[in-house]
Amino acid sequence: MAEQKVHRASTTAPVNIAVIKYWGKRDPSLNLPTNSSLSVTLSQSDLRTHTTASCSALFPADSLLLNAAPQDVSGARTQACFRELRTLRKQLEDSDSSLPKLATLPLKIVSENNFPTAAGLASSAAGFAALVRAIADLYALPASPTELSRIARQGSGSACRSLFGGYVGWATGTEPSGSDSTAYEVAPASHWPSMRALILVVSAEKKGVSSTAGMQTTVATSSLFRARVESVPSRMQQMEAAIRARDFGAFARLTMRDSNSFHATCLDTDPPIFYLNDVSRAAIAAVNGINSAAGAEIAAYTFDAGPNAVIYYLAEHAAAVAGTFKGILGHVQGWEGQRGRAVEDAGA
Ligand code: 2P0
Repeated sequence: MAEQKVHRASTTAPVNIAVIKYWGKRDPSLNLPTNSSLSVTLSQSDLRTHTTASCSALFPADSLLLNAAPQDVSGARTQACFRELRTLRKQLEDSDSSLPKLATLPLKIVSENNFPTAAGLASSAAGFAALVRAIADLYALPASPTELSRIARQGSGSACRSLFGGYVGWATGTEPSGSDSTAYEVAPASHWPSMRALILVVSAEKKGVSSTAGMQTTVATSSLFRARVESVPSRMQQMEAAIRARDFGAFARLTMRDSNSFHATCLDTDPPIFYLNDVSRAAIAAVNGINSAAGAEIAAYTFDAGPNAVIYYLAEHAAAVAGTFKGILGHVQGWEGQRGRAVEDAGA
């Protein structure tokens, strides 16, 4: 019988690292943000999640394995992604009776990260982006990256940006339904091929305060947060202009200021949230030293919800930037990668 078959599709999704940070939700159930954000998607060859989605009447129930460990799929976020994708598949099946009936079959999702999970390295971003695209491929959905980004956002906000390669914005949107809170391409990776990202894994430990919990405590308690939200729209415009003009100095200044602004609101949260540690602060001092010696911003640091540093620089400054870090932080494991090509394997 046809429905005894196992249908399967695999994909990978890369990590994205925000240069204008998402922090705060105006609607926690739909993951609608309080401000727009902008990120750089790393190349597929660097930090990524590989996911295989399969469905079959032989499976007892929906299941998800992450790095070989069973995960709970009953949470609202995973359920929202499954529900939206099944609805789209059902519409296809209703319009073409020759299609196999997959929408009602149990799903089995198997994911592997090639980097530490939940250590402030955007694991949920790559994870939900890969989950959504793997199921969309399994269901042969004709959905655009924009539509998939709307679904992935409901799994984890930052995941919507990993559906695109290169320089990616995520609009706050104004619709209460979230229909216009999607990711969009600011520029493809090929627009600025000399961009590099050095990732310093200061700690591979799971972070102490989750982003989801931390950001809503910030929204509820921080007065600095309101000033941050007001400053983001003009910073977004300036960042998009800096990327279009390939102006690394402006890109670097905006990136560092936004990271500092985000971590300031974390410290202003009650109780305070500390994501940076002494090694993080040493990385900031090293970037400042590199830029002072160069007489220009040739390196930019940014930190997410954890102590790990991401340093952006251009290929022509690899010796001055990556070389310096390798020298002074020899004990820190780092991933150096060419920030990448667009996510071209969406249907692979
Ligand atoms: C970002 N972060 O823009 C910011 C910077 C962390 C610091 O997006 O609750 O895991 O799943 O929507 O997406 C982390 O938040 O939070 C994040 P949920 P998510 O990359």
